[in-house]
Amino acid sequence: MVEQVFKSVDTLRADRVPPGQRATEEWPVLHYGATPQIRPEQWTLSLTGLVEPQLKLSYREFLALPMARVFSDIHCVTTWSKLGNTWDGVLTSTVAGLTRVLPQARFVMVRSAGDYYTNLELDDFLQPDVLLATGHNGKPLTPEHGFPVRLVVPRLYFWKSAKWVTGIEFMDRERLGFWESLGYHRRGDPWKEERYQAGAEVHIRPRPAAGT
Ligand SMILES: Nc1nc2c(c(=O)[nH]1)N[C@H]1C(S)=C(S)[C@@H](COP(=O)(O)O)O[C@H]1N2
Ligand SMILES: [Mo]
Repeated sequence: MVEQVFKSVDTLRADRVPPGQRATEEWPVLHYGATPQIRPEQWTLSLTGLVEPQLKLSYREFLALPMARVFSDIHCVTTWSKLGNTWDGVLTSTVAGLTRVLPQARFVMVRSAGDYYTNLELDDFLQPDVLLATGHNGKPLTPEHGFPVRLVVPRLYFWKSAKWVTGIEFMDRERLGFWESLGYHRRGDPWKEERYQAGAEVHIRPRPAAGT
């Protein structure tokens, strides 16, 4: 049962398409590597690092948490945007509220099955429209879109919305995630076009072979 419904603030803008983006009706599937096939009865969500106590939730425990619904837009850094998505899941603030986040914690690393990980400021992670989603537009997530649980961070580029999430690590210093280490922006605000770290573009282009 959905107990809370939120509209992400960016859906209230007169023009909802950020600079350099164009709206599409499709929902492209985009990720690095193969789609992990996760059996829910084996899935767990770990809260580690600067939390007391550290926790590991089973799928059953996760689904027993209060559910929320969030209405939001998607902005992929590759320039497609998909407006008007309804997500069902558990708010990150609900999950964080199961433990005590220590005052030194200022960043998180979100980890996925299949070695993907992405960094967020704790404040961005805990915004009221951020959730660990199990459903999209009234249907359960499909494996390629992140089943059983994906993060959705409506206000940042979609690479921050990690699919197949298995863990959240709370940290006092910022460490960079998978794409962020390869030159994507550390934060990724689509309204400021924070696509790539200044001067880092060279790392994400194919490089000439040594000696040429
Ligand atoms: N685990 C994982 N999550 C991921 C990625 C990935 O490679 N692995 N790619 C990100 C990127 S770049 C995008 S644009 C979105 C795409 O999500 P979708 O396939 O549901 O559209 O997932 C994000 N989350
Ligand atoms: Mo992306």
